[in-house]
Amino acid sequence: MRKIGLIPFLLLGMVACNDGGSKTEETATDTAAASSAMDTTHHVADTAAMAEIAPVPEIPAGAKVFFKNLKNGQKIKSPFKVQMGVSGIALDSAGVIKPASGHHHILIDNGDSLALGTVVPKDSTHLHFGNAQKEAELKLTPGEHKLTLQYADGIHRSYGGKLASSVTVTVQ
Ligand SMILES: [Cu+2]
Repeated sequence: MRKIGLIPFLLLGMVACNDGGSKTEETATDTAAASSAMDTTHHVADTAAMAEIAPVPEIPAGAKVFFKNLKNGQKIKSPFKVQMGVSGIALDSAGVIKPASGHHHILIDNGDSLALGTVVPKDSTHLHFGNAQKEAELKLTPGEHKLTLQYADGIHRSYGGKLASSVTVTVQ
């Protein structure tokens, strides 16, 4: 009796363990901080503000304003016409600051002048002639009144006492 012993071959299958070591190294960073499209828009507001505080233009030497048809102490009837004179500096409309120019104002019973740089108020006793007018008609109550011609720049800032002139009139 032969016993055939079967020796099973254990085929050790070489399980190739490809321990797939391909480590996907994702350096997730390369979002290159390249040229950012951020426009550094500098606001121009600063320079605009600078322009707003530009000084009152210089007064040309010899410039003056005067009432053409009114004399100090004159007696008049209301209403009456006032002729406003200026020489040595341009007469222009209000709106923008221009060198060596301005427009007339009449101050009624408000002193001899407005301090240089003061914005002329706009009311019944501070009259503006921002369209470069040379004449005006005034209506005043009877009695004595001081009328002051005051020149100011394009944005109504007074040229001060150097470009002002006053007369006192008596309205009958
Ligand atoms: Cu004015």
